Amino acid sequence: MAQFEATYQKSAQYPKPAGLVLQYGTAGFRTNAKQLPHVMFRMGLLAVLRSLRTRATIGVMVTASHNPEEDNGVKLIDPMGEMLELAWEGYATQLANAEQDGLVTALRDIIEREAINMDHSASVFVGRDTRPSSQSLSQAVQDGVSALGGHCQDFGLVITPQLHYLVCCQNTQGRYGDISVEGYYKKLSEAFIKITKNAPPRQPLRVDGANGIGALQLKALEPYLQGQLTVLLTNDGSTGKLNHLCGADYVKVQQGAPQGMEMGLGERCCSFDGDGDRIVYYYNDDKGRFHLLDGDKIATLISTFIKELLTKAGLDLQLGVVQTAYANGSSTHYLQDNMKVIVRCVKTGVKHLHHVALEFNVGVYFEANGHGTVLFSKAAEEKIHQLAKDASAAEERRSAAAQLESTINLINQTVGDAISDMLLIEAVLAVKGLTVQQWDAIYTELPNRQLKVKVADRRVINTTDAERKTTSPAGLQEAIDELNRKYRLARSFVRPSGTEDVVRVYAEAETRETADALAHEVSLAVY
Ligand code: NG1
Ligand code: ZN
Repeated sequence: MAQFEATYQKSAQYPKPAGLVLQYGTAGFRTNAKQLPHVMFRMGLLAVLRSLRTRATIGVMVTASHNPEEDNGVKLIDPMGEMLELAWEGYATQLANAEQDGLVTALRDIIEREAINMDHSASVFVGRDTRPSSQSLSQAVQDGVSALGGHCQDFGLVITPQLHYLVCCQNTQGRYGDISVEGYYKKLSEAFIKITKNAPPRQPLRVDGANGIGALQLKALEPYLQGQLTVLLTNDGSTGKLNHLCGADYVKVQQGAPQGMEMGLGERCCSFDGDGDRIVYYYNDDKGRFHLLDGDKIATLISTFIKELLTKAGLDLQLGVVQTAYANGSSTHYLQDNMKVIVRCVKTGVKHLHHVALEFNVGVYFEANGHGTVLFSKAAEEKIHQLAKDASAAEERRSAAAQLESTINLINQTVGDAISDMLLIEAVLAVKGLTVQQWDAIYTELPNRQLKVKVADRRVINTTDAERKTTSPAGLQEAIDELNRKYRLARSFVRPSGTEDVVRVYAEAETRETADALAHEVSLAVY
């Protein structure tokens, strides 16, 4: 077929370094940008095949999120804005690792296995972050799409969740929102204004944009908020380097403020990550002590708000919260025992959380690192819409349903979204009249520590029970159990990272000292 000849010819522009092996992991491909041109071209090819297979538009986002600026990466987005289907991650790996001469064979293999009809037309949306390498890598994706005869639309600089939103809008013929970045601004800002219209004015919010695309997009969105929220932006990318000493990941791991952030006592501050899909909040108390409000605190705030609205509306819808092993023990305890909601623990990686959140009428999911969102089932949305327009229902019930409707519109249900999450948190704080300190006081976090351990081969560590226990190497879990028994309220676990060549250690305990000691001792047990 002519396409294959053209593809083979074009692929010579993006030669694969011989012997290089990469894997499509939890966050797609991610490594030094220099190693990626051929991967990008090939992901353009794969996106065409995925589009033909699903008969829908597929997204390709060029970003390495919170990684250093020198890195880059790529993720594919499925038709409803969800992450790429698991089986196709395998194809992605296969295609990326095929040697030059085996490329067409690898393509034919996928086409055959998936019974893809190459006569239809394919459509791919492409977006990228602000890394210096992103533009040429995005071009490589687009060249891959064109080589196989697909149609490509380049949305340029967007946060990852905006591309998820755009793909979902396109494949639902605009039912999810207008198929444009402006449509995204309008949808979110209108919902935000509706929820907060009767709330008293608030102090401005300080935002650390990680010197990335989130900063640019927030600047563009702010005028749409019509003064209902004032944002003071630092690390907006005009001088600093992407993710360097700033951003959500830095703040979460360091448990300290990012560089450049001037924090007045008690002021609300938040940080985005490099591609705008994660957010954490923080403030300094009156003793100048730093307090972090991470994904667990965010999940608690949002689920409390939604649960109260559901109760006011008299809607019997089941709300569940999905967490990972990294969720602070106090948050799990609070959600289960005080809020009486169902809590599920799953493996690290957003797709696992998303998947389980779909089982509930309303599924709230957050990783402790600040990546998360809320999913409403179709039936739940339907009930909420019905009630909001039911003139015979009591005013209090109807207005709660109207608030829920706006909440649904404010949330990016396709994936975790720093801007959408930020607006939702700001709306909840405004409506409930909560300061950041009051929000923080909902429960007290157990002191915790994360460490990274370099080992010869991290794959020797295997885990079970949503990664909370190891099954190999022999004796490791027994050693960890023993260490956990040494300290009060202690819990710790280890797991191989899916995105870095390290083993991660997590420990929590009653005091800062014991949490640190436990993390250290567990990391020694890993060697
Ligand atoms: P790994 O490297 O597998 O721990 C990290 C984060 C995940 C997730 C992915 C994707 C932690 C402990 N892990 O995964 O939560 O966000 O990156 O970016 O934060
Ligand atoms: Zn990210």
